[in-house]
Amino acid sequence: MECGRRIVIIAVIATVLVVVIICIAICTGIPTPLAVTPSQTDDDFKDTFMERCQKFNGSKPSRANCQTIWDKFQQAYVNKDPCEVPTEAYDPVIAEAPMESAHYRFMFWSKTKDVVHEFTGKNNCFMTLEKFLLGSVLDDLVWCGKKGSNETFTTGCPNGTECVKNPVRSFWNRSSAAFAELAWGNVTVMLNGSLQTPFDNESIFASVELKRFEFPRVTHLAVVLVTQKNSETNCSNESLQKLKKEVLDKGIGYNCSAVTESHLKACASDTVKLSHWRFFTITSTILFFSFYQT
Ligand code: CXR
Repeated sequence: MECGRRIVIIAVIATVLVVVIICIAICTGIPTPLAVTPSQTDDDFKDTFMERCQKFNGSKPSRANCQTIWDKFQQAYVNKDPCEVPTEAYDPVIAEAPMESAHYRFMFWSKTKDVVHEFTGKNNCFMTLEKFLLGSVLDDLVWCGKKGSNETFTTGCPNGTECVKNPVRSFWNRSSAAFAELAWGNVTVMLNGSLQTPFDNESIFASVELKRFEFPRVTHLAVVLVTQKNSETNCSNESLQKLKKEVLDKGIGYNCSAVTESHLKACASDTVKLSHWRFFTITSTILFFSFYQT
């Protein structure tokens, strides 16, 4: 009898202990086999958004602005089917964080993001979309909403093959359109010379950005074809001929030059080691040669 009571007491204490441990684990976010791991990391996503927004260009914009930008941004996709977010949903946030045109050279890319960022990262001569506020805040992030929820999800979001009108794709479509509408003068695009079709009709560059280049706002397009040592694709590639025709038909000038990735990387690392003047000379040389090849 005495032994039976002891077992009951031990069982009760053990149960209470397990419940307490599970409660602590759930409250502190430590995963346990019994705790359901939520797929949303709303707070983490918002923290990243706000942190990047605050850090953008030092202290500008103000905290208040970042909060307004966040509010307008998340209104585009929260509580919506993640396959039914149109590009226009981002109009309010684009209006809240407008991009400003200045005296730099606009740089576009398709399937060359890493090399472009390496090349443009340390200098302000070339401007990419990812150097503007929203582009820099959302670069490499994934997000979506869900009907019936006011949260932001970062896992289980649809990608481009699952549905076209997904929140990430629609955002880049919308902001790329704004970026291309801002572009003027001689613009540059870096395309991937390791691919058989460097100019891909389905890409955002082809379907959104190029469509918004208009003469005389945009006067010239310089294609830099980023190649590897053994790349077979060159500037006479069929897809590039289509690009050339589309550009010339608009009355915009065109030229193409193939540059090896290692050459670009060497230039990029030179920006760190060399003076701005020396870097400017190297960059100008690449661009100068690009005007004399087709
Ligand atoms: O030609 P795309 O490249 O489809 O799009 C690239 C162009 C760039 O010029 C840039 O201005 O569109 C803009 N852009 C981004 N800045 C960007 N950042 C991340 C477009 N897409 C961006 N992403 C993600 O990369 C999006 O999820 C998009 C994918 C497109 O990359 P791709 O190399 O095909 O779906």
